[in-house]
Amino acid sequence: MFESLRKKLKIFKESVSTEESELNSATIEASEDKTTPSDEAPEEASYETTTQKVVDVEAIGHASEYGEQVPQRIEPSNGNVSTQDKSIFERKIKGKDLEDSLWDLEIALLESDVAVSVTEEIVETVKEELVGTKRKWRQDVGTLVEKALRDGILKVLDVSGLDFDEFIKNTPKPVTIVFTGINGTGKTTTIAKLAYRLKNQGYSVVLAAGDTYRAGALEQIERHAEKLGVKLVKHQQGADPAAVIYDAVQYARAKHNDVVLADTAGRIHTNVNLMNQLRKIERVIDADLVVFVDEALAGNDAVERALQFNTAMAIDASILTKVDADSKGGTAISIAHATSKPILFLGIGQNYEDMVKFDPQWLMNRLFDEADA
Ligand SMILES: Nc1nc2c(ncn2[C@@H]2O[C@H](COP(=O)(O)OP(=O)(O)O)[C@@H](O)[C@H]2O)c(=O)[nH]1
Ligand SMILES: [Mg+2]
Repeated sequence: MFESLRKKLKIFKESVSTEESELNSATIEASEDKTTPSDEAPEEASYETTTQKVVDVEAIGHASEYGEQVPQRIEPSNGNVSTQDKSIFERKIKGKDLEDSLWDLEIALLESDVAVSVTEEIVETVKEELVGTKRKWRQDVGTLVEKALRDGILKVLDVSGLDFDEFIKNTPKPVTIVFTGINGTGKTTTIAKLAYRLKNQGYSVVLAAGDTYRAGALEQIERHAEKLGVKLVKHQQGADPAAVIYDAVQYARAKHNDVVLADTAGRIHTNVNLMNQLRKIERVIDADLVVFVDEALAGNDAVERALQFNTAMAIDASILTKVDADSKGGTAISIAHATSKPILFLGIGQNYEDMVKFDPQWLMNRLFDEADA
């Protein structure tokens, strides 16, 4: 899960660190060549070197007051300043030093299924944060770069959060949730996983067999309902899905059930009739939540589809499935950013318990924590 993106981010971190440390040792060499200390910076325009000739007690006191680092210098007895004295190097990270690494980062993100516009935004944030940063001699560049990357990714993931459990708890019952998306992405499986989760939390769940289109869809959801021991409201194949979902909501109301999970037929977003069917569901059913389901493997196609579906029936959140089979990891970042809606869960397998709650911090840990490799 996310291995490829994780590796690529690591490579970026290391490449900036290497470049920076090479530049830094060049600075040190340049300074060691000098025979007399000077207040002036070395020849190279890209370095800012602070060389203090003499540090008197007053200066130390003054600098310390402001928390600045004070060079430790011992004045030789003859009054000359020793050439071996250490200077403090404060190097500003320059845009041109990062050019190659940022370009590699851009390619790495694109290769990891992060959409073009999202990639550009991340790279821009990383650049803004790093360029101009004053880095002290020997300060770990990797830490600075990782922070910039985390900030860049978190910024694009910064969509209004929605805690699913809190939402279910606080919404008047029955809570009605409609699932949309194209064929085979895992809608029905996700509904079953959610029913399992909600049931374990003590809620009563009703499933609505809203996929009246695909042969075999009814049997599939019936099997899940039986296995899970939850009520299924169904009509004949070919029936109006809006009517099926409406009935399920009426049933849940009458029986004081907590949650209605409504399946719909997987549809290609270019199929006008099926998309109109979604518009009808939106008119007839006052859903509390519309969840777009797609698979992580779809990469940028998923982003495009999410936007198309959103025009037929406004999406409140997304769920990404088959994350267990996707090593790239960029779809989650792109889809959240493109729709400006949160990702609720990630599907990580075919069993009922194979679903994890998504939160940006969780993703960050996946991408950056060494222990998780
Ligand atoms: N590996 C994996 N397979 C999944 C996941 N979610 C669903 N699937 C599989 O994807 C296939 C299609 O799922 P289904 O729920 O029928 O898709 P639907 O057409 O959108 O309703 C099934 O074989 C599921 O077992 C997941 O998170 N990981
Ligand atoms: Mg289905």
